[in-house]
Amino acid sequence: MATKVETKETTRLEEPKRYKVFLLNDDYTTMDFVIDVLQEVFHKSYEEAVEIMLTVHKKGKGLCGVYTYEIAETKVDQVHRLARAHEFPLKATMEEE
Ligand code: TYC
Repeated sequence: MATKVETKETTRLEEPKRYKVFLLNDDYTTMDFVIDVLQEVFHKSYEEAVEIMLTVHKKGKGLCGVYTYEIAETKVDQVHRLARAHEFPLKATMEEE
């Protein structure tokens, strides 16, 4: 009878790293535009968007969401494209969690 070899699965897939996306304050971007960006790019409700915008306005930066690398990069890019199209200096950054 053939010997049955049992192998135990020991390798586990690493969880993908996650990245926080922040909006940064500036003196020129309108509050309404930031609220629109938070709703459109980050899928926030109007109330959440107002709260995040006010945090950025008062504290200099505010967390918009946590994503995998490619999604975070895309969100940052979308913010910069929208801002440029409307001639606002609004900036977004990402940081590893
Ligand atoms: N500080 C801006 C103003 O007073 C508003 C603002 C909020 C700008 C958040 C950028 O990420 C930002 N019009």
